[in-house]
Amino acid sequence: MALLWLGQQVVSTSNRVWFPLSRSLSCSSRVQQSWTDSREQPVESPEGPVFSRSSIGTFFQDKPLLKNPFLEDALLRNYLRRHLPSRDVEEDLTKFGERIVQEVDALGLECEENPPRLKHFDAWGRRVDRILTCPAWACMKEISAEEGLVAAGYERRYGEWSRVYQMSKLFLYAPSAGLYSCPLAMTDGAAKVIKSLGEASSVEEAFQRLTSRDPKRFWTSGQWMTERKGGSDVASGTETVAWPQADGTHKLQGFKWFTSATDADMTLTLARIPDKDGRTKQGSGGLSLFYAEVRDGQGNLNGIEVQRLKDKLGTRQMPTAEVLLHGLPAHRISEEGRGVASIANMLTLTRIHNTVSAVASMRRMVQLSREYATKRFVFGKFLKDHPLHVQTMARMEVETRAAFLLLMEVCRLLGREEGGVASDMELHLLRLLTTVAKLYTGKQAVAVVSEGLECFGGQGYIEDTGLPRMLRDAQVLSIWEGTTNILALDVLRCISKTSGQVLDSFFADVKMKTLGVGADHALRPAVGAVNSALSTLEQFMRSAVQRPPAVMEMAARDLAYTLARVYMGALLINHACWDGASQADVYAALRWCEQDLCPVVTKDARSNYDPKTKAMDSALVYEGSSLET
Ligand code: UCC
Repeated sequence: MALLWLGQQVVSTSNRVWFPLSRSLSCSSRVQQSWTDSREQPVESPEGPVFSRSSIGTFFQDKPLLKNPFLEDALLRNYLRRHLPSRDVEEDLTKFGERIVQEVDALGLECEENPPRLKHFDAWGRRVDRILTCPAWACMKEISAEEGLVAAGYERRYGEWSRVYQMSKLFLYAPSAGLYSCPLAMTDGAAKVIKSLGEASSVEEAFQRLTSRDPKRFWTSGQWMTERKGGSDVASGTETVAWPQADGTHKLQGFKWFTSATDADMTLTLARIPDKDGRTKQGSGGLSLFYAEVRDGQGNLNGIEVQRLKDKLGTRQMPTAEVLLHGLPAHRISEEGRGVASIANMLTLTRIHNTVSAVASMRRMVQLSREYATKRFVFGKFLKDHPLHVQTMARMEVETRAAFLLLMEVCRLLGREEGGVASDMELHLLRLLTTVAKLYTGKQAVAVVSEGLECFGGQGYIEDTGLPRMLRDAQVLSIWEGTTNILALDVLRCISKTSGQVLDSFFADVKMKTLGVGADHALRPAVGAVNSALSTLEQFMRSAVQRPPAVMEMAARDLAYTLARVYMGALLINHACWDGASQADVYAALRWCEQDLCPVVTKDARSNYDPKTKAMDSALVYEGSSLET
């Protein structure tokens, strides 16, 4: 492997960068240097192909090009034109879109190619547990601060639309971010939790850092919830103990099994406080929420050992570690026993960020696929002229549009909640739709990104196109921050906790969003489909009250999918009714509403939730198995 000197950096010809760059270089100049590659130089002489090339042919397929993702996104631009018509916002997003093309995307690739490493010992045998990340990862932190990717949500420059603005920016950033979107999600979540404690909080300084635009002050946060017993049933899986100290602080002893972005500056985590006999209370009521700084003033880990880094399917750009806590100094920031309820604010934010990443990955895949279709020539014409290929891309586009409008609606509701102007109905919708959006878009992202890989044929399966990474990274979106089934159960939780009020708000809002479509409007079939799904769903939910809870548990996933599809249909119709809407908006709404919008009723009619079904499902799954069931 040849090594090239490029400025102050050593780059191998396989583009792996191993030596740190001078801190005085700007992130953009580093990228230009690190990605200069001799293989990009023209190889043909003015007279035609050089001799050595004739034996391998002269055709080389042009690669898909990333163009300014903001300028290329008609729906995002129209959505903002409709709801947040600010010249500042448009200019900022245009400029940021350009920065993504010119700088961020290459940094993201560099993070993928230089995954983090764990150095356990120094040369003299001392345990150091240093997580080594590439320079591009550090650049991502600087860029995140400079661009206000967390700060924008708290500065509230655009009032109740501030979250829409912030998340639009993250939406452009996420597919190029080399997974820096993950620490930002947790950072935003931690800031939200700390803000909810009030100004006088003992950790106010941390809030200032998490929301800073100054790269030197900016901090990121972790969210350490998962232990060896698992990350779903946090209430019974958490064994970490918080030993009270004389000064009112605590020291944490425990083992956290998945800590993402472990290079963060601080973390929020759950632990149990023992009584004077050293006994802890089990279950949810025994958990409290703690704030901890990961390193001391010298940069050494604070009572933490990093056991190992995880070997993951995707998200390889980001360090995820198993960590042993052996006396991590921590401050309790929730009431005792209110840990889960207190971290729920964080979960709301990380689930919204998850939705941002899911929809953004779909949007990016559609943008690359359609660009490639204009330059890939097969069977006598470009891909863009093959109707079947265009139909496939159109279906991806419909999924992306529906998901995008749901994402933006959740961001709009969050902004209204934080601005103190949300009605009760909007608060209910925020609670319900955050969960629904996360679970549904996580699944859509895997399907759309996978479909998108096919748009590049065999090249979609080749690592150094950068495309397979998108599928690997999409797969995590339905797993972390609550798997699909856990979130489906969360839908039931919030319905029951509000005695059905979240559903009343849902029904009322869907009706409102589809009002005003005239009888002869082209959207009529879509409105008819949504109304019909809504009334069958209402009947199902009325009857559900009389059925055993086990029925609703079996129906939970289909119910959540129904809520997602109906609401997305209503949003597409509503957007297509807007004065500035295009024919494509109307067409997207019609296509979306052709599918089964109410799978929970369809499946119920086919006895999917009958008590005897559980035994049959089990017999089907375990047929021929030696396992006891
Ligand atoms: O941490 C992980 C990886 C970090 C990586 C971060 C990536 C960020 C994304 C990036 C995008 C690019 S993975 C760990 C993932 N684990 C989870 O997400 C947890 C999944 N499990 C659940 O959500 C469960 O449903 C639990 C833990 C919430 C269940 O706990 P409990 O204690 O059994 O549930 P309870 O008793 O029903 O709820 C306790 C309280 C209740 O409030 P009170 O006590 O006032 O009645 C609930 O209403 O918590 C409240 N609560 C909620 N409130 C529960 N869930 C919610 C919610 N979603 N929103 C509001």
